[in-house]
Amino acid sequence: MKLYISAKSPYGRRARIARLEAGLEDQIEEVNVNNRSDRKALLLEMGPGGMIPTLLLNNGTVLSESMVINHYLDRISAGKLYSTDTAALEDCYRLEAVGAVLMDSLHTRSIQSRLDPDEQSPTLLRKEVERSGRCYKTLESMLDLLTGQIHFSALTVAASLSYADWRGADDNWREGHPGLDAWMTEIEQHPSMAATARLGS
Ligand SMILES: N[C@@H](CCC(=O)N[C@@H](CS)C(=O)NCC(=O)O)C(=O)O
Repeated sequence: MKLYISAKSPYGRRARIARLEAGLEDQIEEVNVNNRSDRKALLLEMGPGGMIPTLLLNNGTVLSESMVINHYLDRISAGKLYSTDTAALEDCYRLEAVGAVLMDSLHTRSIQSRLDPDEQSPTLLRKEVERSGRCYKTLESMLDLLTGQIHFSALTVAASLSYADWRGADDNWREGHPGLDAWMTEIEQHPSMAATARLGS
């Protein structure tokens, strides 16, 4: 299988973490499309979204959307990513959803801020800054679900917070959220986080 990713995509990182946590490094080759001139055509050939991450299965089937890919990797690894206990799963999903909302919010802001000023929407930006702020606050209140045993949903939250350190640096989220800050500082050392932190261009 091939997992198409790029160096800086937070969605790609989520799938890369899933690949490692599922123990599928030997079965899934990472393909970094960063500097490929045919990047757009290559991704569009595989699906209408043309986005990172995209997973090409050995039988030619193409899966897109990080959440879909993660659930597929969970299935083929016989459940290495998600708990089979319903109550625990609900907690993980609750947590992961906030992490996903945060990632989307930061990504929208990042896209907006790179547009020409006359194409940017201050209303949209303000709305997303507020949404990101609510996510930090909610995650701080969910610390009991983040601490203790490391699970994949917690790692997806960490991927979003790492993205916030970069693309949402002005938020200074670590300042108002000491518990989350301490948790993040620790989880950044976790092998799948450390291994996906940097990727050459
Ligand atoms: N909802 C998608 C979002 C993926 C996404 O937006 N990927 C970006 C890279 S960070 C991308 O490929 N953008 C290319 C484009 O928009 O054409 C997911 O979770 O996989």
